[in-house]
Amino acid sequence: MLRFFTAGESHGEALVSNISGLPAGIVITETCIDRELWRRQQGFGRGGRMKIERDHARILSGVRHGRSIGSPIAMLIENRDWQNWNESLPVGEGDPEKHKPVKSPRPGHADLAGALKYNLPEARYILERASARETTARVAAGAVAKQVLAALDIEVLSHVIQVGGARLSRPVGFEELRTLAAKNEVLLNCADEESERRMKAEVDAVLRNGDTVGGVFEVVAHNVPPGLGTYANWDERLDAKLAAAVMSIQAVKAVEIGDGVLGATSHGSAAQDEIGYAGGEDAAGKLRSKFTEFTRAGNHAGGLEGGISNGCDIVVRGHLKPISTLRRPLGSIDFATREPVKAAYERSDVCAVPAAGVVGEAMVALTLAAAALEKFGGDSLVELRRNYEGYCEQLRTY
Ligand code: EPS
Repeated sequence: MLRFFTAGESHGEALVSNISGLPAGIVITETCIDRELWRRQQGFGRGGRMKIERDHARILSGVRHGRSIGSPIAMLIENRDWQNWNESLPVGEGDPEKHKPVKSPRPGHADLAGALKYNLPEARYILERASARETTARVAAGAVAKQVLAALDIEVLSHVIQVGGARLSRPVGFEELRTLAAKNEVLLNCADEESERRMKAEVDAVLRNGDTVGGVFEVVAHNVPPGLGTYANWDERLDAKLAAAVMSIQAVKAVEIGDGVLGATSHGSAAQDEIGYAGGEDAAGKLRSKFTEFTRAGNHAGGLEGGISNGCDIVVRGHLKPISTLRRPLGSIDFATREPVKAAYERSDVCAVPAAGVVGEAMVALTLAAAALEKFGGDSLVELRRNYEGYCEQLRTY
């Protein structure tokens, strides 16, 4: 069973990522993990912290001679910023005078609910773990999951389709997502230049006003075979697992699969993807996965029907609220005096949608890798591939 955990706080010494349940023989390098960590750090609208960090995953266990060995993979990502915080957030008792309390909770952040829950007098320890800095460790685990998926020819990529009121103006194909992911300069991770310019203007406007802006990222998983997940029980549905995985990303407040939102206002005749059969013929204008001769007229379903992958690209969207740390803070209450004050301000991002998209890729990759390993099993790459190819043959001869 594929499982992963993260540990670490935003201004602690390091983040830790632990992933287990992988077959032996998967190619895993620090370079390919670091590339994903770099992508997460990019994006127009990121805050000062990203100028400090150069995220690097040091693999401590589970990989030898460049391949997984079947044991848990532990990774350590140091926080460069720790050197500025080791006196105020020591593991030992330290000097209480050096502590930096967060005196007034930010509306929208975990500050108040967390302080009440953990019975703490202020919110420092709350934001330390609730911070999206933790997503670095998720992306490291996701990079490992992507390598498992690569062994099954599955790719997972993302792009930004909305920032504030600026929306992507045209459809974008998977090849364009590959080009985006290969870029060495990331602005808003949008494939269309004109749309990206409008998105950038949204970020510029809020930056000037001391405000923040949210948006929508779209994760696309390509070459997923039909048959992952099942409707048999509610908690085995792949759409439900993907929704939970993406919803768990900091600041995500809504998740959409395919044209889910539009579907709610459409009629049944317009919202489904009609089925055809190519039978060896060229299925021009029809969606056709590499797994079967069945074709679809479109992909409103986002690659999922009945909680099962259907062979079309899986499309999952994460809707991000604007980040809750504002340079022009909203009203709050002082934890100590209970007097009205402005919410605390700490250095933050103005827009984190491109970064969240990379985190979305990681969460989708982890969910799909778990589903694929559940279906195909195998303790080695050879066994996994054999099981996968046997299933592909079954689909071909269906
Ligand atoms: C983040 C690191 C954090 C924040 C941001 C994401 O670093 P710091 O708090 O030192 O600036 O920039 O987290 C938030 C916006 C948040 O509200 O928690 C990162 O590595 O992505």
